[in-house]
Amino acid sequence: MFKKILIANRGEIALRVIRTCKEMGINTVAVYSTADKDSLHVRFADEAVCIGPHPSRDSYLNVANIMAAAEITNADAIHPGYGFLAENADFSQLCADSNIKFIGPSAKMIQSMGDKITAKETMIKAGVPVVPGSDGLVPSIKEAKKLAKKIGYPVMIKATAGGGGKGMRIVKEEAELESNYLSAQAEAGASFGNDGIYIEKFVEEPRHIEIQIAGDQYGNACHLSERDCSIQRRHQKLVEEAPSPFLTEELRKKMGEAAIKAAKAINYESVGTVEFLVDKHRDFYFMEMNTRIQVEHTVTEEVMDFDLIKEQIKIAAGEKITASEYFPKGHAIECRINAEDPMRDFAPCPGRIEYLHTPKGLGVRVDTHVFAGYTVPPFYDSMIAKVICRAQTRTEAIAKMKRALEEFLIEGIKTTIPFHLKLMDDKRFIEGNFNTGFINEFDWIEED
Ligand code: MV4
Repeated sequence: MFKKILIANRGEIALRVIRTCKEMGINTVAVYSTADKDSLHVRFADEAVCIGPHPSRDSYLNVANIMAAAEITNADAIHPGYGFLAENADFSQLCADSNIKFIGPSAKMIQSMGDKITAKETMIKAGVPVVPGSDGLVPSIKEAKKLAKKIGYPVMIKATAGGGGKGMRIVKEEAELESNYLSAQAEAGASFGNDGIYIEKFVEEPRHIEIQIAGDQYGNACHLSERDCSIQRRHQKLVEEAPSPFLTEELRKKMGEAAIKAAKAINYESVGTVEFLVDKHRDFYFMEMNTRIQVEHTVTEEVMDFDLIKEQIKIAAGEKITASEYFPKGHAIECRINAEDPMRDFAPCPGRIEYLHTPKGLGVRVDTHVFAGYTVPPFYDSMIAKVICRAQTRTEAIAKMKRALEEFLIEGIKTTIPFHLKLMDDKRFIEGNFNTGFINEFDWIEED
């Protein structure tokens, strides 16, 4: 087992990793930007190294400084958390070349899932269902028109280097194809330095349901059931839950098996997530694979009663997976609390937290790095806490979440708590009758 892990991240996930390391008897090294010098991850780690000023590219993305911090502290592994360097293949490779274990997949695995066309081809070969579409890149508008006619409108134009909605366009009819092809291509080129485009049938009103998986260095892979992440706004998840209110036992089994096939197809090592689109007929299609621990891993931890960070560290240290022995129980819901003003189109709301009381009690978990007197810096992601409620049934989990959100007191900054409170009272949410378009239709601002 590792003796010392450097955590190349900040905020709640840095704290989350430090907690498990302590429980495993592993020493920890925090790295921090000058803006984060008073953060809890700095305080709770055994050692801390400043890696640069507040812009991410100068600190949390500054590979040279992070590697130097690992070397001077003699860390034998690096945990990347999520975001920042978590899915950077070059960084994974550099760790391997420097004899420091990257707690995550190899560069090759990250690359094979980072390029969406390669990922899709791998899934087709493995027998995982994908959305019908082009056979690889679509190099010209002429080709695109021919294909779209064959697939049938509406179609979706996607960037092979994409993800998270960038370089993505819905095309309803042929007259709209040329302009959308060109703008998607330009956006992809500017964002990713790769303007490769492909085409798929547009799946209408899909659910976003993802399967948590784990694979070890010996070719074993298992899944830890699903999370429903359909409640999103502009490709940012707001609420996640497990189990999905939409899945039948039969579909759960099929999607779980497909996710294991996906993991085994690339000999996946570490924990990861296979994302699917599920349409109204309950047909499901591979969308993307996330080769990192995700924000919402906590939902799975609660229904499985299982430490995913511990499993991830054990896998990296060469142990066999143990996750396959665990089964979901009850229901868990997570609300992401962001320092944003939901009344002003979710505008970021950094600033000093003057007063804080976090909810507590049976089945309530709050993962957060903030405290009374903490100043939320304007430079980073606006998520300041995750509230996860676990109960025997979905109805009880919703009731518990309402109670917990009412108990959550933050003064000094605006947060998304009022939004979540309204959502927990919404008829469609309570019925489990929603898809990825739900938030656009959800009229939550109170009229006087
Ligand atoms: C789709 C789709 C419909 N049809 N692909 C959004 C992000 C990127 N990872 C893929 N996305 C989508 N791909 C086809 N063929 C709809 C989306 C989509 C979406 C997916 C999951 C969650 C929220 C979403 C919001 C808008 C669009």
